[in-house]
Amino acid sequence: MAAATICPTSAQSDVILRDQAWWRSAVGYQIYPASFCDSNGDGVGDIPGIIGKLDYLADLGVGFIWLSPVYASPMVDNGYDISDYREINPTFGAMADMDRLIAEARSRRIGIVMDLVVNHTSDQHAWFSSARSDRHSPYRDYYIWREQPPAKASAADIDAAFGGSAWSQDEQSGAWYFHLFAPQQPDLNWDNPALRAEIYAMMNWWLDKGVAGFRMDVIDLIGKQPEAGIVADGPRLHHYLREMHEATLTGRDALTVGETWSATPANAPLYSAPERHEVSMVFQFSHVTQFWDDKLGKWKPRPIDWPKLKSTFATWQHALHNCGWNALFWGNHDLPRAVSRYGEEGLHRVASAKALATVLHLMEGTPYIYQGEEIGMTNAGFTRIDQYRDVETLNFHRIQLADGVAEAEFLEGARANSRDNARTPMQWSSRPHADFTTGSPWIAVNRNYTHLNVERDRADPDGVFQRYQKLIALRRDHAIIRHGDFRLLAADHASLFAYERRLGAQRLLVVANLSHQAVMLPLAEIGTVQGRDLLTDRPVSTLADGGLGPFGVFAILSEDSISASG
Ligand code: TEU
Repeated sequence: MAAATICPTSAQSDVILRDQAWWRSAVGYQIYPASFCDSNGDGVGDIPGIIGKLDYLADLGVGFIWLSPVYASPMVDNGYDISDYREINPTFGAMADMDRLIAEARSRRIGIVMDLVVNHTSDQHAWFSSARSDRHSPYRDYYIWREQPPAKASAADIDAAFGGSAWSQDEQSGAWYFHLFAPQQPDLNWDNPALRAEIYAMMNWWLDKGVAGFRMDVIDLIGKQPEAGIVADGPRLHHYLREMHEATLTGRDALTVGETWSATPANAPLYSAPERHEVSMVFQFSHVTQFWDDKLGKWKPRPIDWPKLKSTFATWQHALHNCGWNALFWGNHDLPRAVSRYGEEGLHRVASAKALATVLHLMEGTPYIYQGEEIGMTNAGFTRIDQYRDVETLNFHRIQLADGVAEAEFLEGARANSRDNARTPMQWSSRPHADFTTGSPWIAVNRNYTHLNVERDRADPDGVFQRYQKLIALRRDHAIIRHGDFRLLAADHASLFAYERRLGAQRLLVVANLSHQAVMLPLAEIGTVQGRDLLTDRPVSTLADGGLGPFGVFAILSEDSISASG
């Protein structure tokens, strides 16, 4: 279905939602619990550690925390393999800690958004144990089975995301089960209504505890039909999402964000148009995957092409304006660090982190900050395979070397794009282990913690933290940031990211130079540069030399509506 068939009807409900939905003015903060703050010295972050940092997050100004999984798990995929949805992994704490986190966060007006991983469970989940031990178990049909492995190149012959076939033989029952990720992460069978009811009951249980919503892991995969070779965006996907909404979210003021690698500007409104009652918004990844290699994918990233990247953002801004809602992000626990991928780790680290934050946060949508991004943390810088912990990285290391890829070449790709780049511990101070733990960290702390840490950045009035704090406050205070129209300017410029937002007589002009070189502003394309710079709170009447320095950025608010067309 094309986006155009959805938008006109949604415009009205969108207007109503604008000033009601709390998540349209809030900024989210993602916590990867293992790497955030360790309170008991076992080298792994935990829930009490997070509670101890709530004042820090309140000071930053975030409205909600997306908490990566803290449920019971054998941790094959760091918690994305859940063995009990209603228990907390003891490494992270107890349920009492979780309840305290929800309450303590709420008292600071911060919601807790749980990670909902329901495409698959762990193979240690009681459902799977029962399913594999007994073909007549009521849980057998919670999973996806076939008697034979699929014939090579047949429709069902599907690859798993972490390498190898998506079908593995279960030695207990002799049959083959389906898993889109590791073999220890068997896929759930969403075609089974009993399974769906069980998931909805679990979601309600968490919502009744007071969580603010869910981030839905790979939710675009739940409508899969493996026998037909259909994985993402299956025919019953939206039916399931509407049913889920009806069973769990009706009458609640919750935020839901679907992780949807397959979402396109054309189908994204199906998920997030308010009157469809599916999810609040989706994470889409076209700005990420467009720079992956056709063959080697993320392991051979291409350099960023700014005109392409800008045009992708613009397409998404237009596709969901009055028609759905965008989730805005540079990074997460699966992606490289924003400043390393899109900015500059060296001389211009701070300036580039601030420029990237600014262009992202002043678009329409709900911005997400991945832990450490608010101080400009960088990629891990690992040079040896034994430094990595991530199942995907370790699997592909094995697979690609067996395929003849040179180790140095693989390590170069991993250094750019391994998921562990974002998983090194949060750098709180220059004290040992960056004050993340008093023990021995489960994954190495980035060596740059001695000068790159929270304590130091926050002491700098021109630091990265201060800019994020400012951007969060600006979104809250300015309707034009929340829902003004968007127009990309100087679209073909190789390094300037420039756009305007408009609401009534107001115009917000955002311009960032994302390069090492000073550039002249193409005034004919961007129009009048006059007004008040929201970032500095100073009036701007002329720009020195009409130029913008390396990674310079401004955001000028004016009432001038005439200069718009330049
Ligand atoms: O990620 C989905 C996913 O597809 C990524 O793992 C992706 O394959 C990879 O990063 C790109 O190379 C979600 C979670 O965010 C991720 O951490 C989990 O491992 C995965 O689902 C399985 O639950």
